[in-house]
Amino acid sequence: MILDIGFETMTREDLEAVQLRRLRSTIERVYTHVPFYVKKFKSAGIRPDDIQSLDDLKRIPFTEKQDLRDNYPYGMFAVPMDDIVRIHASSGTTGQATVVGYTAKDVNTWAELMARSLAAGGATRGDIIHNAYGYGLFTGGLGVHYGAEKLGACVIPVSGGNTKRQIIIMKDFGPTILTATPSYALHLAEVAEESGISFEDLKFKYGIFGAEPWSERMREEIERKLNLTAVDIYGLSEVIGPGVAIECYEAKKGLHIFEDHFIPEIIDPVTGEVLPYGERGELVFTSITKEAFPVIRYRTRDITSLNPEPCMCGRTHIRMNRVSGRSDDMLIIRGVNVFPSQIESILMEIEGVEPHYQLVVDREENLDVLKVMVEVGEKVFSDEVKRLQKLETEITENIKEYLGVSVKVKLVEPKTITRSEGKAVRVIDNRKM
Ligand code: DLL
Repeated sequence: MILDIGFETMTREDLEAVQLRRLRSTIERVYTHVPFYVKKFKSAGIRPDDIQSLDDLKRIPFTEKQDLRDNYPYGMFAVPMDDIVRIHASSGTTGQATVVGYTAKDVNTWAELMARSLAAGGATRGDIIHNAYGYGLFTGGLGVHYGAEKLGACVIPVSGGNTKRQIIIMKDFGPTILTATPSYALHLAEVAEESGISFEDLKFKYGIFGAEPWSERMREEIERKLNLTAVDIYGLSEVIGPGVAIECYEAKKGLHIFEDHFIPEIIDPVTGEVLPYGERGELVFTSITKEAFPVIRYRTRDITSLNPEPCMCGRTHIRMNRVSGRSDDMLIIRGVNVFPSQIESILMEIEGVEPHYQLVVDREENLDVLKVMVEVGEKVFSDEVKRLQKLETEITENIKEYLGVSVKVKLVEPKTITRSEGKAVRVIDNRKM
């Protein structure tokens, strides 16, 4: 369902007029209130009045995660602290946490965007949403929560963890929509099965999964195991949280970016050059409606491409393709670039392999060694050694053929790879130690 027909189906011309107006007011705001941007603009010789067209945005230098860290915690806020009503923060697993703030109006904008997102993903007023994204500093839990209430749906704020209890709630409360990371959704399926509960007997229709990369094959696996239609939702704390882009359940082919709030660009991650539609590169966002924490040309590090083709759902907003990984997640193994999601796609093609894996990278005698630990099903694991060896060879050969890199495959027993309650940890890189 399209919640905001006015904005979501606008002609390109009308949309660009709205974008330009909002962009100019955002530029004015940061130039007046954020010393970091004033310095940045001055060093590039740009004044707010110079931004006369959307194309002029390209003249402004990028903002990087490091800039947010340098201004930790509140240095990037464009309003006085008295006007901030909410703080969130990224986990900081790859360095110092980044802190983001919201005014009351921002919280409302975000709730509207999330209501639109949930509607695009199949939710309606009559639905009961089992929200298993973590509540807290992470934006997933509260983002979905406020959006669900704005939509008028009923939300169960179950958060992540306590998985056995979640299964009982799913059975007793009759939720119709599941929101979780894709890896946690699979874990829920596993624990339900152990508890003798089949998703066929539950009421789920749609699942809205994101916050981490997942492959098309993983979608098929989730849809089959959880007996629902799965859509991909994308967002990041620095830009607003979830609610930046989502797939429509009608097409399930790329995520519509809410372009009346965010302007996307794709750049070459090395040269910074803006790339044309269809080319893969790093996604960059400018927020054009936020008050407390606007971002101008923020480099997300996420790798994807943009697709301007019209969509069957009627939305005119551009679509981004599935995020294949982050540029800082990309492993360089003896000179070959490898994204964990590429390995995932190859693994999922092989029969007998479960969607639980972890990549361990080491350096042995000055050479990078990539070990792929992957679970196999109960049945396969009890098979004779010869069959297991054949499976190991098949995985090794397929990875070599598709990615051009030699790996060591280790098949492990069912349920031995740690399950996550939020974002899955797919890579352990011991070279960084
Ligand atoms: O993960 C916001 C979110 C919550 C999105 C719930 C969707 C659902 P952060 O914790 O700041 O925010 O992490 C943002 O997660 O830059 C991507 O690398 C990754 N990410 C988010 N959604 C997707 C997705 C939330 N659908 C970082 N596919 C982003 C791939 C995703 N990666």
